Amino acid sequence: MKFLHSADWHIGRTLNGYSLLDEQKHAFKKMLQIAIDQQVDAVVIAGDIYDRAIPSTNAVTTLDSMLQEINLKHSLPIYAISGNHDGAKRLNFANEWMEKSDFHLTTLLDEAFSPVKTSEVQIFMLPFFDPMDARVYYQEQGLDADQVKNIHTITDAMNLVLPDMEKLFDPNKKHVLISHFAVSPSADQEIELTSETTSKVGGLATLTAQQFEKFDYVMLGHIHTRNASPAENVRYAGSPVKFNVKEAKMANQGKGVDIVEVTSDKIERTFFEIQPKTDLVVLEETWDTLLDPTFYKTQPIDQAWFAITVKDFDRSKHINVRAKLQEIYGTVVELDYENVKRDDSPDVAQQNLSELSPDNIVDQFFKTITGNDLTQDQKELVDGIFVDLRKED
Ligand SMILES: [Mn+2]
Repeated sequence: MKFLHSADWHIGRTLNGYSLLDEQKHAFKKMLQIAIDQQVDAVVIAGDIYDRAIPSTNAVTTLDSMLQEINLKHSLPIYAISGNHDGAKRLNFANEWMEKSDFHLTTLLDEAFSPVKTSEVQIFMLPFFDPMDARVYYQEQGLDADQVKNIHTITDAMNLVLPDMEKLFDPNKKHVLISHFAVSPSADQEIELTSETTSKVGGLATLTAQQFEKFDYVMLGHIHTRNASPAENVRYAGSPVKFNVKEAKMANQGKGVDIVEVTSDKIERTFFEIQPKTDLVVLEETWDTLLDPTFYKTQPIDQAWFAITVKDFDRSKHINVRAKLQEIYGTVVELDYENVKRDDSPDVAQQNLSELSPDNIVDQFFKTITGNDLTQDQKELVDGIFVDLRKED
């Protein structure tokens, strides 16, 4: 059986207020073409399908048409799970209908114990969940109350969940798992996360590749860098699109998807790179270099998005920095400074912070550092973050 392993689509994601939807549509087209050319039997989406639990209507319609293209137009089965960015319960909709069309969507822990069987493979789908979900599940299963109480970390939970899956193994088939967690090569080896949402990596809170060794192959989502794959058969596909500067800096390893062929006697994996339509280029240079035509003429100006760090910057000497850079480079999605020589602009700290609203503080801080006001998009982004934070309280 041949899979296309993708993950972390994050449909609806923005980069500093810039929509990535066009880039995501472009990557999707390439991905679909790879699936068709390679004649895969299934497309896997290993979590973080959407960027947020309540996606924008634009994100919903975009994803809807993507899934239709795969599953209805090209009759390719889909195996998808929810990630930590998705709203598991909200995504848990219409799956019984969808299964009739070979679209398997698993979003809740209690659905993870019904593997899909094909002629050669048993496919287990384990969506992102937290230790509390495992407590609830095992309480419902009638597990001893003390044992339930002892589920503190995701490792504790997984030490129950994985053996329960293994009990369902059909010895005549290969066992493939689709999941969405941070998994490191071993307990003492930490992985560098580019996924921004996990706070604890390393130590006790981290899952290790060893825990998954009974599976023949594990297709993971969560970490956006495929080089973070913890073992030969425990793999991250990475995100199909560069989502931020950190990921752009690791671009040498490429974004794309894996084609994984699992048969009774072998497992083969091939990586297919997806070239961006509009690349995200990171520049870290001095102001003089950035404005030097011999430098910028070597750059893909007006064809890429730029994330620029101005080194050794003397703020008092320059105004309209962003505007000047945009005039030369086109879209500057991120502007940063290193070793800033500060002028005497008013210090937010001198004001009575308690009198300012949180978004006001951000606004003033931004102005102090960059000399620019927040754009409307940026203001909305900041507002959104504070709204989300209040919800989490
Ligand atoms: Mn993700």
